[in-house]
Formats: sequence, structure tokens, C-alpha cells
Amino acid sequence: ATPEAAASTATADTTGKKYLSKPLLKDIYTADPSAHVFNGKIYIYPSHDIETGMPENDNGDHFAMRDYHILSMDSVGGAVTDHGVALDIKDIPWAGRQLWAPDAAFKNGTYYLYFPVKDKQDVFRIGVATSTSPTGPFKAQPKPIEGSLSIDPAVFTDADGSTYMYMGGIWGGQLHRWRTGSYNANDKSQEPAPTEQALGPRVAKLSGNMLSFAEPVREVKILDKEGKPLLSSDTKRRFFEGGWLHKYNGKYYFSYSTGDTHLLVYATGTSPYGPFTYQGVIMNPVQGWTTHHSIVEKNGKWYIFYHDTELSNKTWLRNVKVTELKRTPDGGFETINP
Ligand code: FUB
Repeated sequence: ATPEAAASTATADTTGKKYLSKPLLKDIYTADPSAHVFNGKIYIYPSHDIETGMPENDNGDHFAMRDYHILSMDSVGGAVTDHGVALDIKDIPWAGRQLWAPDAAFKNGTYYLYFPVKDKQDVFRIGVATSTSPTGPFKAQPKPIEGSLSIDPAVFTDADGSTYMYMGGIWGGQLHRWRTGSYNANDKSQEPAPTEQALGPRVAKLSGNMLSFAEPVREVKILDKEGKPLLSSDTKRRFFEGGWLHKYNGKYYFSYSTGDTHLLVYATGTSPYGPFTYQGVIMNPVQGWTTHHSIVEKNGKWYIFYHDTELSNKTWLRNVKVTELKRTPDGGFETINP
């Protein structure tokens, strides 16, 4: 592949139209970018979207991705390298279908790729694969992480070295089917009734070996400013999928997608387990059904990686982008209008 690098800051095309940012890669479709800085370089762990010809539905069956490519760049705005296939679904012994949004971590000389995929019973679980290189190839563990569920793993390591995995997504992500603690394949509800509390994402501390959970998975509460849990009907604020945790000035920022209302929003707290109090919108809707993001610092600047459908105009063929994230003096963000 010969990837095309693209400028990330606002530029004007020949018609004078302003673009906030351009697709980072144009020769394959990529989405759900989890960005990390390892050894001074930016590595992006995205989904690799492909055309499968499957009809669109609310379960996202048409998102039938089969492998991961890892991207890297020395700096935002610089050349982007596509490192080719880092993990293929055929090399994951327990996988059935749909390799969705991954994340990565580095500890004790090893790189860990965390990925959601449906098992052979069609239940989303989170798997882990390891490599000595940030770009792979990655070798998958023989089984999913015990106790893992749903989609969209996001891994955060705190200052004390403890690492936490956030996970979950409703509708196609199956989180609602775990409401009772065990998986209920017959739950067709998609989410709780409008007057009930919205489902929270899940979190668990990882063991020292980064391959298993050190504790039972728990639900993360997202509250309004009066301290009340957000309701299921509160669709512009409630958690849908795509959680991400970062820390800034000692505060924990949990950001996520509201899914069917197409926003990226954030909530803050004083513990990695939450509760988190809803604060506001980071990014207004992009072109496409929804976006999925990550937040990372490089050389004192903060960036948000996300996706839209600029290249294809099809919700299932997405392209990753990046733009600078601007903070406000009160600890919030300037809302991005992509
Ligand atoms: O890429 C498949 C799914 O779409 C992800 O897991 C969600 O976050 C959404 O972006």
C-alpha cells in the first residue's frame, strides 16, 4: 500500500471550501481510531472497513470486518504509514465474525492489541493479542478474556501503573443483553425503557500480565450535575458506545458516543471507576451515522482522532481523521463542528 498523508489542520480546496481535516489514508477504509504515542511516535489502531454487500441493519451486521491494519505517523500532519495486516480473523481460534473497534497498550516490553469480535455463538467478547512491535504481527490468545463482554475496549494506564479496560456498546454491541449479569440472546429491547436508567459502560482492572481481568467487571455510572443517573430517554447524553478515558490535571475524562444522536460527549470524575458527571459535547455530528474517537497528547498538544464517511458517503466505509482538541480554561473543550 502507498498511503497518502494528509494535512490535519484546516485547509481550503480550490473552491475555497474549508475542511477541518482530511482522511489520513485513502487507499483503504479505516474507522474507530485508537491512537497512542509509543517511543515518541503516534500509532493508530483502527478498524479496517470493507465492502461485504450485507444489507444494513441496526445490529450492524454489515460491519463485517476481517483484519486490522496499524497506522503510524511521526507527527500530526506528517506522512502516514500503513503497516499492513497485523491480525487476521482467521488467526483468532475462537472468532466467529465482525472484528470491531480495537485498542492497544504497552507494558513490560510487550504490545497488547485488544479487540472485540463475535465468538462462534455470535456473542461479542474481547480478545487480546501480543507482539514485540507496536505494528505487529500480533498473536491472539487462544480464548477471549474471561468475563469480557460487548464491544469497544479502551485501555487506560494510570500514574500508579494500574491498567483499566472500559468496554461496552448498546444495540449491535449487545451490552443490553448483559443487564442481568449473564448473556440473554433473547433480549430484543436494544436498551432499557425510556424512564429507566441508561446502561453504563463497563470497566475492569487488568491483571499484571495484561491478559486477564484482575476483578469482576463493574458498571460505570454517568450522572447529571444533580448527581442523578442519566435516563435511557436522555439520548443526547446517555452512553451508547465508543468510550475513551484520559486524564488531565488530575481529573479523569470519560468520553463516548451517543450513537443514534450522533454526538461525542464527555463526563468527568475523580476515580477511574467513576462515577462520571456529564459535562458537554466535544464534537457535533460528522458525515456518517456516528463517529468513534480517541484522545491523545503529543508534544504538549491534545488531539482527537475520529472518523467520518467523506471518501465513500457510505456509513460502513469510513475514514479516520485527526484534529486538535482545544481546552477551555474551566477544564472543558471547545466543541468541534466537523
Ligand atoms: O466499527 C464497528 C462499530 O462501529 C464500533 O465498534 C463502534 O464503536 C462503531 O464505530
